[in-house]
Amino acid sequence: MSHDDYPTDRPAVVTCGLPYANGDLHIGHLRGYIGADAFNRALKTLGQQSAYVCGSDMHGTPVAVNAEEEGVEPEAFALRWHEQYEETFPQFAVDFDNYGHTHDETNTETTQDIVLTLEEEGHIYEKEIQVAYDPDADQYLPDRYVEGTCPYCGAKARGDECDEGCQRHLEPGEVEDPHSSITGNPAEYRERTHKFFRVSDFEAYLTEFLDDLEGTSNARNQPRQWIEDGLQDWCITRDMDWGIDYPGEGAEDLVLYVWVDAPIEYISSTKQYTARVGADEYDWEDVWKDEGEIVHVIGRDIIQHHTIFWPAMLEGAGYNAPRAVAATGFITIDGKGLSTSRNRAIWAREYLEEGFHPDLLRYYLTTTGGLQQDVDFTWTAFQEKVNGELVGTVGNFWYRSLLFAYRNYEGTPEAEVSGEVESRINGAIEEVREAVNDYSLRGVGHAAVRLAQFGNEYIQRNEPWKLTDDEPDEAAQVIRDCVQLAKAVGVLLEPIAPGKAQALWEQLGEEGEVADAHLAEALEAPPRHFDEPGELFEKIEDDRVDELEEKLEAKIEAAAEDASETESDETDEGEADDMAATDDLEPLLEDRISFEEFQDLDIRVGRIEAAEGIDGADDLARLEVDIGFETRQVVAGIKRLHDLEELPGTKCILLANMEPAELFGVESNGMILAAGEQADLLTTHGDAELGEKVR
Ligand code: B3M
Ligand code: ZN
Repeated sequence: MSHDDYPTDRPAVVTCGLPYANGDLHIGHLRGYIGADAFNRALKTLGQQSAYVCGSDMHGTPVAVNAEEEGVEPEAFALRWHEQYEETFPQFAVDFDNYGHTHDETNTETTQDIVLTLEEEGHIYEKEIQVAYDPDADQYLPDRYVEGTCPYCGAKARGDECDEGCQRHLEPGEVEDPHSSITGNPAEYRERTHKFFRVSDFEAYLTEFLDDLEGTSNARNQPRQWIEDGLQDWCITRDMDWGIDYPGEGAEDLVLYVWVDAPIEYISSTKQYTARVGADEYDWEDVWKDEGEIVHVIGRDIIQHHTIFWPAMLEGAGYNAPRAVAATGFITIDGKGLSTSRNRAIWAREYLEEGFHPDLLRYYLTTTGGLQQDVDFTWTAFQEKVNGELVGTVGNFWYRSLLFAYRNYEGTPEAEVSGEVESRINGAIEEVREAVNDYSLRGVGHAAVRLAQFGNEYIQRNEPWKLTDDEPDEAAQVIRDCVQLAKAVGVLLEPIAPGKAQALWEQLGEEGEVADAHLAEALEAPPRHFDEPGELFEKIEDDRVDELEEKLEAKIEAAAEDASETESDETDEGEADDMAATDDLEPLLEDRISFEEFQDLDIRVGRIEAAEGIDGADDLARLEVDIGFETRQVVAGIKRLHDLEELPGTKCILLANMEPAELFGVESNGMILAAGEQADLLTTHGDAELGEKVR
């Protein structure tokens, strides 16, 4: 690992948290896989050698419990999902260099080898512990077989994770008030001997490791607290049949805890890639044993596994350390937590069946928020983003440039690119390079879209259609510039929208794959001739969005009805209602910010002076807000939630240093603050004056 800027002269590996092979993939999964794929592609455009590897997570109770419910063996069950994932990922252009699974021979061998090394190095010891047991089911209750209360935050928790609360890993025996998830019985305890990994050996190492770690701030900061609280040793064996057998002495009837063999699949999958392409092309040992760049993209619920247990295992077994851990936020749907059991989800298959191009979702998921922010998905927001940025800015620029070039010059006019355009493209290349080094996919997408925006302004400003007759050289110059800009936008956008970028590449008459192009290609001339272009993006109409929203609501209602039918048989309704109420609130963020960070927000008291709907946007209103010093124009998603005529005169709270954005052609210069789904507008309790700072 190094801290040199990308591209470095060592190979990189990009990984994404392995999906448990236990159910359909949805938009929450896709965010991670698409994000990591885009990052890997972006690294390659910088000229960084990089491989993207992953695999299905076949073991553990997440798979065993679901297989049991279906009455099938876990292996057959997991393999079925594994095969489905192998088919689904390419449909979203998630292009793994190797996609394996944790139950294959490579991973079994690599895992057993690493565990034996840790044992030889003295990092593993045996201890007798009390293990939960269900006498009626006559079985031990590891992990998801037991449910109870988190001892740290009081949320409802599973045996090994506080999945609805503080997201901590829980050790066997830690969960309070444990009940069997098979029969609902209170768990009994039995004494068993288990193997423990002495994580506390690595306290000093991990502290230094975190000082160096790159990626998102949640992944770099949260673990410090856990270290300060004192590192607990980690039970790495389970009383189960399904899993990788413990390789050492004295634990013949135990399997390894799923979180031991799962991350090791990152290594195994890289080994399989090397076995396929040859070590001359890509050597897994350069990455994992030497000093290559290891980048993990994960969900923010598994930070502890990737910043404490995993680097300690790697260090203990003599492997290289990860350079970066980028932990993504969650996805909410219409402002509420994604819930598979409530069918409040957009399933991968469902999205494709609606006929939308995968690049639209890729763009939405990678550029809507920063990597670590939660991203809300609504079909309306999807439409606005697609129509505004992809159709209106990128597609429009590509089509008008190429069509003009084709009609007047049958391709790229013979002229040199102007200095102005060359330096604008160089600027965009630099933005991409910086964004990649900041692990910001949004930055990559924005660099490309802003370049297209520049292109549109450039055509508008130079009006080539007025020049073709009288100033043919000038006209050719402008169009030459536009064709170059169009190509550059394609090269820059490829990591995020590879299918559309490739289509543009072909329209330009370029050979091969835009995915193989480095950023410098953005400045190389496209072929002299190309054919008549077509439009690459299509507007999403309002009635289509209405239909999609209705479908989503209907399926959530249907799931709620199904649930209430079964719940009224099984539980009392009060309990079900309580659960619904807390489930609907977004979980509290564990990640704290400093007072200095808070002070970066310039929040002011304002008064709405005018409010009107924005044509063509169902949800958006244009507001004029007086903040004492000046009156700001702000776009807010409140058109359907408030009576706009009533708003003038209302005091509001405005985030004044929000970066300006353009929505439906209207500039928004600040953000008014509102609570919840109904956008309840924040105001002041007393008579604070306009312009006063909220602190
Ligand atoms: N299979 C899924 C999760 O907890 C789990 C990830 C393993 S990554 C090594 O998100
Ligand atoms: Zn908790």
